[in-house]
Amino acid sequence: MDEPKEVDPAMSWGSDVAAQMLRRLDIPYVALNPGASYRGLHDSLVNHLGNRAPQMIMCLHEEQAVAIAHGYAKATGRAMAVALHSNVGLMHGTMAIYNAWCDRAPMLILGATGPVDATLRRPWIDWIHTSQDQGALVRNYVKWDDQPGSVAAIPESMLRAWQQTSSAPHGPVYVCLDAAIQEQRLNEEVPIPDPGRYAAPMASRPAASGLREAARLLAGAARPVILFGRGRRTEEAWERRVALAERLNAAMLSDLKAGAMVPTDHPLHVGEPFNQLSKAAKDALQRADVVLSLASIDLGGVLRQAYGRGAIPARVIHAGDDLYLHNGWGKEHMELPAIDVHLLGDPDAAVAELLDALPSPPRVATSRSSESKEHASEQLNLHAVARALREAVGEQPVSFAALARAWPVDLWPHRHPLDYLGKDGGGGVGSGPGLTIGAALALKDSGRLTVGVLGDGDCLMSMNALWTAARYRIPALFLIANNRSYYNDELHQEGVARQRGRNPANRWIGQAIDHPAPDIAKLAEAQGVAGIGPLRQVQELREAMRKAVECVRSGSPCLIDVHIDPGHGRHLRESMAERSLAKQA
Ligand SMILES: Cc1ncc(C[n+]2csc(CCOP(=O)(O)OP(=O)(O)O)c2C)c(N)n1
Ligand SMILES: [Mg+2]
Repeated sequence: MDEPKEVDPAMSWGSDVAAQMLRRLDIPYVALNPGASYRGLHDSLVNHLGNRAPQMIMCLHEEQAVAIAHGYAKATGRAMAVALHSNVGLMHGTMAIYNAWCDRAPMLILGATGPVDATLRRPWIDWIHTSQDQGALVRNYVKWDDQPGSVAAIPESMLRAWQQTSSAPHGPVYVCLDAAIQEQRLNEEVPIPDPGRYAAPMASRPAASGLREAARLLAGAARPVILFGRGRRTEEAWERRVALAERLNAAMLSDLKAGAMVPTDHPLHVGEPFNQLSKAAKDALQRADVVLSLASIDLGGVLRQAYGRGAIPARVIHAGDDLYLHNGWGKEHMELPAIDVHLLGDPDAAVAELLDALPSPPRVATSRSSESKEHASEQLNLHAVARALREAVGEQPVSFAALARAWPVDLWPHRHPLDYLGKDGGGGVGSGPGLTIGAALALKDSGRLTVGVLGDGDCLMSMNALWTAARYRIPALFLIANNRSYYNDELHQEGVARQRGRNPANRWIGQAIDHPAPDIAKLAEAQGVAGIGPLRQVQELREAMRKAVECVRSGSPCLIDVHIDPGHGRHLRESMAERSLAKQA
């Protein structure tokens, strides 16, 4: 697709070097929205590389370009590239970069600035699109950034960026290319080193003494609990996690933020993956004598929910390397947890080492818990959506790239590391469409069906991401859990009103996305994505889902707008508002 004519294979311009680096780093795609600050690079991608390896993925907004790269990274564990125009394109991309940063997702962001040499700037436009220290816009939430000062400096800069983003703990990196340097004619050859010699180092294994101590504690534990946070999405790592839990007969708790790390219907698994701890999860933790956290995203917060502000009776082991990224600007390091044995390094390596160190054979025989609890319902809610999707997809594996709140994981257990890719990282609403498209791009030849279950607010914020899915025939299924509201925040308003003795019935004002309810299926259709809905009757689901799955299987994206009951699965007692108000009271 989009093959240019008469490609010039000679490396003759500064930006050809940057483009060649992308190819040699084996980066398949560059998501972008164009801009003159990188017109040099754009030309190199088209007229020097022929828009192949990497291929451009054009987006209608920079936030979508970044979110697509983020979704791709979630599905593959690998970075793809993004190109962002000068300061303004970077500003548009910032929220999505923040999401990727909090999610510890790898990503190579190429930026550009107007000429640093003022004598080369065109009047007006190059002046407003040049900033002193452009990387400062994102430095607090990228892992590394650079602005090479010459063409010859580009290979090293990009190699280091790649090495940084590809080594654990991951995070986005930003390389800003001076427009004047991109547009310099080369008068001598610029050597490009072999990227193989600058590869990311292997993830570090935790120290042996810590592992011995952890194994000793776990071997003596009567009621251990394992908290599964971030980890590799490989079947091997998955099997080892399960084997460790089985060997220890440990209660397993999964985190919705991290995505599928262990089977959620395993007999040792406690309840559904959590956003906030369920009663059963709290009980398991309160009974625990040893807690093993495998890269938990918010260990401090989990311990706080289980034990309050009091002492933590359980011994706590934590494996992970997130500590290396904490810079103090963001507080995504979360509450500082009490840790008795800190296994600094790769959590999956810790699992492998602990398995080697712990006595076998397994202490329990395990069998899958019974099939999902089907409870038919006549209401149009996410249970009905899940059942209709199951019927339409049959045995084909599904990857959920996003899950709106109240999706019934009990009806759809996670049984493979790619079954669910976790949350957006930074809680920046508007990420869902891009994450879904990025994951679908990565998984399009995998035999999996990629699905994003998105809130209406999330979807509407980034509706124009769908054009990219239509343009490149990226087979994603968007299911819109449309409650015609920023419902999460309605609950906050209700909670505040109650706290103040005011009228909670006014909670919808400034929150409802209704009168008119945007026609999301039409918004999809308008961009070339098949749009079905709005569905208002449960009876309409079955046929709609059959058509949608057929469409996606044929290689095209499809969206179903489902008008669900606003209150479905969300009650004030679950909400943040209630919890924080309860604390104040
Ligand atoms: C960029 C951004 N703007 C606003 C918010 C605040 N916010 C958090 S959840 C939410 C509601 C999202 O609505 P929707 O996707 O429809 O989900 P619902 O709560 O209705 O299930 C909002 C506005 C945010 N987190 N991020
Ligand atoms: Mg909503």
